Amino acid sequence: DKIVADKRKETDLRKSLIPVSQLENSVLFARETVSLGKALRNSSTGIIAEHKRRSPSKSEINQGLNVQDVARGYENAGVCGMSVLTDGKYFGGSLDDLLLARASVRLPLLRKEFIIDEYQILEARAHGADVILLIAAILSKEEIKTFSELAKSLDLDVLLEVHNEAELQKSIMPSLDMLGVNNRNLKTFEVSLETSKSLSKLIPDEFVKVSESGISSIEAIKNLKPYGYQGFLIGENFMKTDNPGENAKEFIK
Ligand code: IGP
Repeated sequence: DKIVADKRKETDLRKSLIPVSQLENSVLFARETVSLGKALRNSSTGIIAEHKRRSPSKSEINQGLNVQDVARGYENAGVCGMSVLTDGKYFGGSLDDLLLARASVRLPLLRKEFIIDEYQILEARAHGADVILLIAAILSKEEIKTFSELAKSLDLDVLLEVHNEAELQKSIMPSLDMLGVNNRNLKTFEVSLETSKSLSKLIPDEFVKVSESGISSIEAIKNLKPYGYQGFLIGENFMKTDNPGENAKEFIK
């Protein structure tokens, strides 16, 4: 689809301008990563808080905040990890956002991106990420395998995102750490927490289960926990206020 085609062009351009050797020689490439999977297993709250300025489904969410303030706010609130959107065209993010978040907090950081090329995984590592997202809907089984194995070799955790049973069945493999169920249908933008509930029983126990999108209350989290979810990825609900960290605190106490 369109997003993937745009991403392919963008990535080819970046590749031609910044060689892999430059990414590999960056200071952050040598940094020791922090595992989000482990943090979620050891947490009773499991909040992964997202930095998200806008989205195709909602357009404007919050353009006026500073990513470093948001990151510190989330860390002070006691979240388990932070997700940073790095897509510019559809979400208004950038790799600089990831870099600035890295400079501000010790939290495990997820590069939230449409990954379609190994180069983006090296970029993630070079900009301070601890985790990458792989989206089953846009990747073949072979790609999921190659990308997740590359990530593991770089000490990155892998969160694999699915939205239905077919995506889940093709994706289960040992090189993944976390299985994320996206409650938002990426084609229709419809959100239903039932997606997390119905797919949960198909996810093997060795993977940390993460429920993504459309979570706007503590009630919702309470409802999802009995289905085995240990991670809850929340963006808009935190970002729509002027103090996302304060909002996140409500979900942690
Ligand atoms: C956060 P929400 O509804 O809390 O803002 O959702 C996150 O799950 C969502 O941003 C997301 C996403 C994605 C964005 C999930 N998977 C893939 C871009 C690409």
